[in-house]
Amino acid sequence: MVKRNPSITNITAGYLFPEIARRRQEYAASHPETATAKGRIISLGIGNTTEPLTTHIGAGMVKEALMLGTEAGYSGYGEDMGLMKLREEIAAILYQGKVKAEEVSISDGAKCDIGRLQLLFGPGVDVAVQDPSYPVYVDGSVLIGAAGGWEGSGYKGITYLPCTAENDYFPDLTRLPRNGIVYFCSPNNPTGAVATRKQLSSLVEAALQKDSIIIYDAAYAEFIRDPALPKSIYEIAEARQCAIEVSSFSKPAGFTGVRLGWTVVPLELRYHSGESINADWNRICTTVFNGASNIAQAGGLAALEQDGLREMRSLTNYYLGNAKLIRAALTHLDIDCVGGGNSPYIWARFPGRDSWEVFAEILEKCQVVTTPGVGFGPAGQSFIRFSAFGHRGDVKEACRRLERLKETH
Ligand code: PGU
Repeated sequence: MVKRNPSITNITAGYLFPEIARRRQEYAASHPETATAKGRIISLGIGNTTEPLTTHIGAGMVKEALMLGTEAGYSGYGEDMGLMKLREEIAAILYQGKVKAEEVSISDGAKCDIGRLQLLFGPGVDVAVQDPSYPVYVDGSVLIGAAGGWEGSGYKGITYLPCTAENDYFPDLTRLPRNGIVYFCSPNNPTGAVATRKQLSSLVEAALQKDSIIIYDAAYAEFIRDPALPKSIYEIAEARQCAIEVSSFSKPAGFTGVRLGWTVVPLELRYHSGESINADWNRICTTVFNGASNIAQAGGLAALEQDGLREMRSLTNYYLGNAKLIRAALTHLDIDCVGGGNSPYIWARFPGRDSWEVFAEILEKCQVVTTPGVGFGPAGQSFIRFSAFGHRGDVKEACRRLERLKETH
């Protein structure tokens, strides 16, 4: 028989979020009261949007769908790297011209692009990640063979860069790999920490010194409210020589199910050997991806019109309002927490406890699903991530139920 890809063998556990869903189901199956309105489980676990599509953005997609039903408006496969009009609008509106339309490619979401980007560098590449961070950076790297298996609390080929309260959630840059890849997510999932301009400048400088490439994940950029904080790595001019940026309409426009994102690969970005990374990115995308849905892209265009931008602002404000409530509830319980001000996640500390154990306790006592911090890396042990994606009523009810933690905490 065919041999299993050894890189798959290296992945030790299932992906974080299906594992959480499995534990939720297991709990629900043995607790019939969860089927009642009063006992129902509320999810503050996976960061999945809950509010309906907004009027203008939704109408943009409806219009496109109807057009597809006409001879004049029908379109099949689209332009290779996405609708040029959308690439232009992203470059002009979201990057104020700091990147060129040809450098923006349209995708079916940031996660999918992260997976495809990993093909650029292949097995054997040294990888560094913020610890904690979105698990796809590590798991995806292991899948392409970039990490040589599990060792102690992490994979051999991955450098975990702790980002904790002690270092202001910003890593020790002297540990960046040479000729490697550094994943950097800001606002960070799960801590909610946003790198300052000064911190990003030092990251870019360190990457240039080490001839490494930063894969910058800006999926939560639209949640930044502090005007002093950078929304893109390209706010640091030199980043054009060392950084790729992935981003998404998932969270700001409620497109987690619609699926639309983008990636910026600057034209001047080169491998050690001098070849263009942008050219290879085009080669990969045209080979293993056939473009984002035309209906989703119409939604993206609508999102970048004045009405759409206003709608995204109010949608992100809504989730930030939830974050404020969750943070207040945790603070009231004397639970140490950060995040939520410029991001939809709150990172709460339960000293000396095991993350999965706290996850189970919150599920059992409050019927609230959360995400165990250790799922984001070894430095996440003893932490819980609370997601602010939820209906306001559910979030309020979850906050009330969290009071039940008082007895033991
Ligand atoms: N990047 C970051 C940092 C994310 O947190 C997420 C979603 C994505 C990318 C995915 O974006 P798409 O454009 O929708 O592909 N993180 C969520 C959902 C879980 C998951 O597996 O993607 C979370 O709860 O962390």
